[in-house]
Amino acid sequence: MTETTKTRFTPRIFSGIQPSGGLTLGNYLGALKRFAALQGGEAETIYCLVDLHAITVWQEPETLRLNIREAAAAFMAAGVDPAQSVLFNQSQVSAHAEMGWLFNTVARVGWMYRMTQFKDKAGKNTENVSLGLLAYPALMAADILTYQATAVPVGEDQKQHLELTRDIAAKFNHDYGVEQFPITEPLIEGVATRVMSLRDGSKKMSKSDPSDASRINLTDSADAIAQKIRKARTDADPLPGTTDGLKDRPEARNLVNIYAALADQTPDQVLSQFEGQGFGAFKPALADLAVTSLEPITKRMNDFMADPAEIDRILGKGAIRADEIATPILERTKEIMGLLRTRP
Ligand code: AQP
Repeated sequence: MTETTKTRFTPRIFSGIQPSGGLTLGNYLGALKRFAALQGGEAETIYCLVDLHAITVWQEPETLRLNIREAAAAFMAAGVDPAQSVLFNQSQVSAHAEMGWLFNTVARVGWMYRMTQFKDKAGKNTENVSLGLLAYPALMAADILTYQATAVPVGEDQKQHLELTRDIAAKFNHDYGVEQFPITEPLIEGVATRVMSLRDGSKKMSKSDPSDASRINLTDSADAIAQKIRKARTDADPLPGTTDGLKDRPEARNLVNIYAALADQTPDQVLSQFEGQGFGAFKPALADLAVTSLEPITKRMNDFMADPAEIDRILGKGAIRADEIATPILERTKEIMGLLRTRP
């Protein structure tokens, strides 16, 4: 963290997840588990369901509404406590969209075209995707900087967007000669910062992958989890004694990392336990561990989902609290930019 960021800004953690489908084991290990663990420290924690990001690709309105509630249930089931953290959905706090617009005028078009996620999602279709998909990282910068967040826990795939957030903050501060925004620190920690697809060790596990067998959903039954792990792509070699032996074995490395993250162990500790064993032995052990770890979460999610009105109340209350933090920062930003403020 830069010295100015450390001394000038209140420690504050922000992160979000798109409610663009059911959440996966990747979202849990790379994000949710970390979100819960960061509560109760010196930094205030603010967690958001980024529904404005989700609509950068088509979402069926009824499904989106359900996915927002289900994602909120997943956050809480994974240990995000609305009494300790601010929990809300992005579209209920208009400061995000407003700050996003201000940052559209700071960020450069070339920066956006360079984003790997845009290239992956747009593919060859760059002229026909929504303008929002291209501008996505400026809105993400707004999500973070509207709270002057000093740190953002994310998975490895979001590193490039975080760098862009830092570039936007630095350019704004430089252009206007102020220290309005911190240079936010990415917190990419643990062994599961990039959980890979169960079908292809070179692709990340993703909620929008067309193949359901590629991922473990937080709503999967014990049988489905066991079956997906049993069918996960692997090689025929036995497990090595240390992680050096996993270098050219992405699928094997992925399963070992998942085991380690679920067991709160290092991959080397896992390998010392399974050295010399094949996947015939390792996969059932991993399936048991995944089921034991995820079953209570799925059960708590279902309990929360049984009372959608309570979820709505929690998100509404969170949005009011988020708004209280965001609005003064947004107003000050507009003032700095010369946008006249005269409302009584
Ligand atoms: N496979 C993953 N391993 C580790 N972390 C992951 N995250 C996502 N996938 C993995 C982390 O989860 C947080 C929320 O991500 P997101 O839902 O906002 O968007 P995403 O990264 O694009 O995730 P998906 O599942 O791939 O969504 P879709 O398919 O809708 O694009 C982030 O912190 C991310 O790093």
